[in-house]
Amino acid sequence: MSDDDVATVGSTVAAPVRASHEPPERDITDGGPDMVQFLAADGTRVPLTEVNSPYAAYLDELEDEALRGLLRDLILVRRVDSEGFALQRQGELGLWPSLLGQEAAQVGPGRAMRPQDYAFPGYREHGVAWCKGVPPENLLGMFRGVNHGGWDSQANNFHLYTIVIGNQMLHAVGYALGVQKDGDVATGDPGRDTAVMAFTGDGGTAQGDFNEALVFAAVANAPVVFYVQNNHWAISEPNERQFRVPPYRRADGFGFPGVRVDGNDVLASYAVSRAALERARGGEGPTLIEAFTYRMGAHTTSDDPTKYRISAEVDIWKAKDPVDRMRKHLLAEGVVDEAWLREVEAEADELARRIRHACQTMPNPPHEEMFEHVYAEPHPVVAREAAEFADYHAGFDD
Ligand SMILES: Cc1ncc(C[n+]2csc(CCOP(=O)(O)OP(=O)(O)O)c2C)c(N)n1
Ligand SMILES: [Mg+2]
Repeated sequence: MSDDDVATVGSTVAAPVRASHEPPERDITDGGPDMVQFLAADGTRVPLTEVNSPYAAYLDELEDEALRGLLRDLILVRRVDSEGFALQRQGELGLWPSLLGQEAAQVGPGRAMRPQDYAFPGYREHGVAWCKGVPPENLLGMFRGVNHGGWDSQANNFHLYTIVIGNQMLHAVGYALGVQKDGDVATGDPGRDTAVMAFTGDGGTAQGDFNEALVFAAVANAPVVFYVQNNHWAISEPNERQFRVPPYRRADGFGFPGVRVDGNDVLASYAVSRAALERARGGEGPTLIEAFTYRMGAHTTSDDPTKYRISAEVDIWKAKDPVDRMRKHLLAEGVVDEAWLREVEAEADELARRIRHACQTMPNPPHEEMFEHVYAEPHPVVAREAAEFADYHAGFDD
């Protein structure tokens, strides 16, 4: 029997017959009927439906000031990102992973979290970092290679960036089990009840760590929200190489809810995150959110996406831009005007100047610093390596 024959066994689906190893055809620009959306691509509010109405109350709570705040976040985060990209191109950073196109997918959950909620990011979560109060300079320091992590994760409840794909999912569940053991769940005290939010990509869902984390979270009913930004690419690998069933539906098999949200709609990603975080804080257990979005730029500054994807795909997503969408919406609603937008643009210029200057004037760390903080206590192997390294450097004239 050939592969093609196998593909048709037990199926009533007619042509086209695809080999069994070939993924099914799909439309990567359409999130389908299950996707929670409040803002259409043109910035108009979509009507309430069975799918989005369970989340509508969270938006009713948002005053104009909060709506303006979301748009300000989107604009400033985009500017931090474009500055990071430019600094890398000018030789100031070793690498920059751009979040272009994913601003709403990050500002939504970032603003839905409370200060006590803990975030476990991958390496592209500059928008979540912004919302958690991590200074953008700290992100730049990490990508400039002048420190080992960039920030004190306890200062803002924003863990260090994790490059090992999907690993942070396990860290998040471990932390969430600790929160549970501390009794900081379902007390009814809004200043105490705590949720953990773990961020990864579509590629991350293929990792063992991701799936192990979901098992642990489910059986322990851990206060954790798994947030998958499906930006449709894992470097050059498309969704077809990661899964046959979209991430949000996988939650079913683990025994907790899964939701797909329009990740280019900041209102939807905020509202869906609010609901999931409240479930977690209230002791109702985990949720898996899939934010349906798109990586507009390259994977990182080391990548050239023209080698593996067609520009027509990018053009379709340009029309779904998350920042333009919210701008159009708030302009049409009279919540912002052109003068307000000019002020925020000026603020973005000032922010860009500030972080550029900070990046260019960051001191190089002393060599010995890289041996610090490897262990909490002194360790003889690390001490020996530090001494050898110091000796090696002492051998140079300058
Ligand atoms: C365990 C592991 N395997 C492979 C890599 C190399 N790698 C870096 S980014 C990446 C793709 C991740 O894609 P996705 O999870 O979709 O996140 P995105 O970059 O699209 O935000 C891979 C395979 C890695 N960093 N860690
Ligand atoms: Mg991806």
